[in-house]
Amino acid sequence: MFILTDDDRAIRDTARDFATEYLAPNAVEWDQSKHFPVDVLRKAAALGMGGIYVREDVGGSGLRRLDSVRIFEELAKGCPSIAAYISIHNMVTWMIDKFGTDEQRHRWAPGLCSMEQLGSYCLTEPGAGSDAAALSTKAVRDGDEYVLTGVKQFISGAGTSDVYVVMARTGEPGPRGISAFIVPKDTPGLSFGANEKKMGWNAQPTRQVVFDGARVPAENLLGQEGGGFRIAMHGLNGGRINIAACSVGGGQTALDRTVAYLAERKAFGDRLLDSQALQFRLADMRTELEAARTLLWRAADALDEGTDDVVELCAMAKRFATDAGFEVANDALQLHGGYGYLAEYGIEKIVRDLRVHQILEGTNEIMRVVVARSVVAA
Ligand code: FAD
Ligand code: 2MC
Repeated sequence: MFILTDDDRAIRDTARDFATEYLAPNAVEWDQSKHFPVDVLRKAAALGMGGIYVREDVGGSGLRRLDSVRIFEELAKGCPSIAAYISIHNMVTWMIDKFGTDEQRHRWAPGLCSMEQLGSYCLTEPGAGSDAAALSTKAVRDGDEYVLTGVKQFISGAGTSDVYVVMARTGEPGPRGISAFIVPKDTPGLSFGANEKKMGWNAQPTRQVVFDGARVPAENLLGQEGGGFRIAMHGLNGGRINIAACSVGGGQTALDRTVAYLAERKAFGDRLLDSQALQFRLADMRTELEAARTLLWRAADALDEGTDDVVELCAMAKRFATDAGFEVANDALQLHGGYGYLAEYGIEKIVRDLRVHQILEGTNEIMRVVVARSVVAA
């Protein structure tokens, strides 16, 4: 797992080359102009990154989670915000491939894999974030349709995405009363809030998704009635390690740029890179990222193998790697002095982008809740 084969390297290098050519040169500009580069997303999909661990018969790449975390690290070296959106899109596409009927798979997955259609994941609500099983968006069966009413909060890609996987209540309170639905953008009764003004992740939109008696055919139910929370959580196991990989990628770029900067910058008659105090900082930054990467690969391997400890391993990796990536990026800003604070150096943008990885896809407190449950139960 830790020694890359030629095939592993080829997959990783494809993502690296793509990020170098299409993401890195534009990342600061997209952040400032709040541009969501859908054309560039489709170029990534043409290289197989729209359905990385989706089966090949519906247009997916059929790769492993281990490949996926390496791909997302590379993409995030170019732009964490775009890499993270692609990660969410992959989560949605995989949920349909994994839990959909053959008919649903063939209807929705090919367009998602090519990113001709973009996907969004709708779990969070204004009154239910960490406590996701308390969600209140309703889906009521009416003949051969379901009628959805409620509001989803903070939905990445919303307004641009074509396909929304929505968790809504069809039954009892709690996780077992929740079902998942595939809702196309053109559904009457579906609308979107304003694009939120955010600290980071500016190269992708975040909006409310509002359902006001939105009707979808009953055939758009994903999985069984009452099985939606489980589907949502299974999606998030992979989502969490992919977001964590985006933190490692962002942190690694920040570190690499810091080494280059300290080699150029002189103070007190020497290069700053010659200061042992600063070298020790760099050594710690490198160590934190390598530890995060190692845990991520371990969690990805567990997901590939379906081991019993996969939920807590994904949570541990998400918590550890998103904290490590943010701390490294923040240290990199410090070591750039005042220039780190300027937009044109691209470091403050990485700090802003990585900050939210400690909050979304399950806050790092919730990751501790998940890990703690496994510790106490052991
Ligand atoms: P709350 O749940 O209200 O938590 C507030 C604080 O209390 C947090 O620090 C939390 O960790 C802490 N807390 C809560 N419960 C506990 C506990 N039991 N023990 C200890 N601490 C606790 N959601 C989607 O469904 N789809 C998306 O595409 C999406 N994209 C997002 C994009 C952005 C930019 C942002 C900011 C959020 C996005 N989210 C999305 C929502 C995100 O997942 C939630 O913000 C997150 O899960 C936390 O929920 P909350 O904001 O309601 O915070
Ligand atoms: N993988 C698989 N199954 C899981 C799971 C996981 N990670 N987590 C829970 N489940 C199952 C669990 O086994 C149980 O199954 P069963 O009914 O068969 O016993 C069921 O789901 C209910 O689980 P719990 O009893 O643990 O439910 P609880 O209400 O206590 O909450 C908690 C669990 C806190 C872990 C969950 O609510 C959670 O993960 N909250 C965080 C929400 C979150 O991550 N939101 C992210 C939104 S997406 C986003 O931010 C994006 C940017 C896309």
